[in-house]
Order: sequence, then structure tokens, then C-alpha cells
Amino acid sequence: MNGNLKIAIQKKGRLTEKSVELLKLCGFDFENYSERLFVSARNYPIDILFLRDDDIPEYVKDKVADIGIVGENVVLEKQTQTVTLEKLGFGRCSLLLAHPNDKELNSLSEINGKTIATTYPRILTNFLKKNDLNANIIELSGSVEIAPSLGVADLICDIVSTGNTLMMNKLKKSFKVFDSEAVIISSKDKLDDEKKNKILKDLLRRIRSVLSARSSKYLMMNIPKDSLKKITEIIPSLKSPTVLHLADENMLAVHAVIPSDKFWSIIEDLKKAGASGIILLPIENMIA
Ligand code: PRT
Ligand code: ZN
Repeated sequence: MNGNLKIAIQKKGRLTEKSVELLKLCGFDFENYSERLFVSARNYPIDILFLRDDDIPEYVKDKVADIGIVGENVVLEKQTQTVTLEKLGFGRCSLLLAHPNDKELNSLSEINGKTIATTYPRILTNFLKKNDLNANIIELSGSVEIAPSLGVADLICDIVSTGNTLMMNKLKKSFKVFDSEAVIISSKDKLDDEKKNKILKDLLRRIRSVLSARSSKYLMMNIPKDSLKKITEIIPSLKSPTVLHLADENMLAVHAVIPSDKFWSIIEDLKKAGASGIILLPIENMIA
């Protein structure tokens, strides 16, 4: 026990790269030795534990790790006593019910009496219960998508992101069970160590600043002095933009932080209002 905050991340899989990237953007300097069980950051009191994603909720519940980064789908399926501290915006996918292309399924009630193959039996059981449905669940440990063509199941309940796997197996979406993304979880009990609590608070503050920076961009442009009011109305900034004088007395420079997805919808209006030299920059960190 070195008093460091222990963070569990996936050892090798779809969440590994993004989890490491997030921690590095928070300013933690560590080697990405995922073949080791854990590494300590050089510049901060945290240890990063590399685990299979399925084990992360249990390790967090048992306090082997203080917090963990894992998909909501795993958290829900494991039903371990943990709390979600933050959604992270990556590892997005959906748990779907899907059936063969050549079959029709028009309403949920048609699932009654059918057989469904899945690696998510608990989530599926709850979904069926909630919708007052009766179906047989076959629990598989992988390759669920081939179950209908093998004649083992009528439907599957599986994670989908691009939909390619469904398409390749001649399956189509029947109904959505839920949307999932990577989250940070902690044990239900508060950390009893004051030092670790402080580290956790600071880490969450850093993560939130990285996440909000990601959804925002820094917009800069030059405008004719007399179009300032019009330009300010177009800019979807939460805060008042920064206005700077230029050597040319008839011109101003305007800077603002805007939501990343708004840029393309305002660019033509900005140009029409006289804006020139428009530059959009990424923001690495944004402290609230
Ligand atoms: O070894 P370990 O147990 O740690 O890893 P794993 O193989 O169990 O998990 P991994 O790395 O595949 O996924 C980790 C997490 O990423 C999942 O728990 C989800 O939260 C999230 N995620 C995001 C996905 C997908 N997208 C995804 N597409 N998890 C799995 N898939 C699989 C899905 O099961 C299906 O087989 O990809 C296939 C479908 O993908 P598309 O793109 O063809 O629709
Ligand atoms: Zn797994």
C-alpha cells in the first residue's frame, strides 16, 4: 500500500487506447506497459492497473482498485455495487435485439416464446421483465451473431457499434435495449483515506476539464468594427466573446469558445457579416 489512488483500465481491448489517452491528457506521465499488472505515474500519486474489462467492477467493489474505466454494459451486466462518477464519451455502442433479415418482427410482443442468444443474460432478463415478455435466454460466451444461422436461437441480444457484424451475418435490428459508453466507477462506500479523496477530487476535475475542452473549440476572426453586434449574435458562445483592437482602426479581432459541432452551421453567416481570417483551434484543457 503506497497511498496512491488506484485506477483500473482495460488491459487490451476497445477501451484501452482511449482510457490511456484520457489519463495522459489529464497530465499523468506513465509508461503504457499493459503487459505489466500496474504502472505508477511518474509525476502524480496514481497507479494504473491493467485488467480484463469484465473484472473491473468486482475489483472496484472490493477496493483492489479505487476507481475504474469500463463500459456501462459491463457495469450493468455484472450488477456489482458501484457508482458511476462520470460518463466519458467514448466506447459508444448499443445493446440491441436483432433477428435474421428474412424474418419480420414488428412489435416487442412477438418476442414472446422466442429463443434469444446473448452474452448479457442479466440485462436481457431485466429488459424482458420490464416489458412483460417471456422468452428463452441462451447464454453464450462469444460469437453470438452466428447463433441464428446455426439454428440455436431466433434472435440475438448483442453489442453493436457500426452494424457491420450484424450485416455480415444477415441480421437486422429488432429493438434497442440501451445505449452504452465508457464510464468511471467507484465503490459505493466513500474512500476513507483523506489523501486518496483529495487525489480523486483533483483527478475528476482534470477529467471534466479534458471532456469539456473536447466538446469546445476556440474561434478567432477579424471583423469590421460596425458588424460587432451582428457577429456577437451569430456566435453561439455561452460567455461574452473577447474583442480586441487591431492596428487598422476600422477592424476588430473577436475570440470566443464555441461548441465544436456549431462551427460549420455559422461559418457562412459569419462571412456574410464581414468576418475574415476565421481560425478554429482545438482546446487542450478548459477549467470551469
Ligand atoms: O479482454 P476483455 O474482456 O478485456 O475485452 P472484451 O473482448 O470483453 O471487450 P472489447 O475490448 O471487445 O470491448 C470493450 C468495451 O468496448 C465493451 O464492453 C463495450 O463497452 C465497448 N464497445 C464499443 C464494444 C463495441 N463497441 C463493439 N462493437 N464492445 C464490443 N463490440 C463487439 C460486439 O460484441 C460485436 O461482436 O463488436 C461487434 C459488433 O461491432 P460492429 O462494429 O460490427 O457493430
Ligand atoms: Zn470482456
